[in-house]
Amino acid sequence: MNDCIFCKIIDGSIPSKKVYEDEKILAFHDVQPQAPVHVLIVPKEHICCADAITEDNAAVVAHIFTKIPAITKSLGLTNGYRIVNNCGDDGCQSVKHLHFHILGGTQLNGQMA
Ligand code: DGP
Repeated sequence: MNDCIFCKIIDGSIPSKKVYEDEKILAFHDVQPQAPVHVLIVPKEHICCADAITEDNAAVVAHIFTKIPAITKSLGLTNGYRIVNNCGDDGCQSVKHLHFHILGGTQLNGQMA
């Protein structure tokens, strides 16, 4: 049984505020926003984390990044934004389904960690 929260958001059994969807990816607002705009972009395929990206599944990651310019523009992020990926325990990844945070809507602080 798949108890992945993001798989359940993808299949609609957990509701979300969707921003963008196509056959490969979904973007939705983070339930615990850390910036005025905080959106998550996920592949529909369950990939646990950045550490599991391979030649075989990397196309969806490229697809996400090709969609980010239009998604961010649709969110009004015309003056820049930050893309964050947390990976594994030391990276404080809490949901084990690959996702990229899009943060913006204000001048973010300059710290990475
Ligand atoms: P990370 O710590 O990088 O694994 O980020 C996981 C993010 O997922 C965190 O910012 C909160 C968000 N999140 C967790 N559960 C849900 C949920 O059920 N719905 C939505 N929209 N976001 C969630």
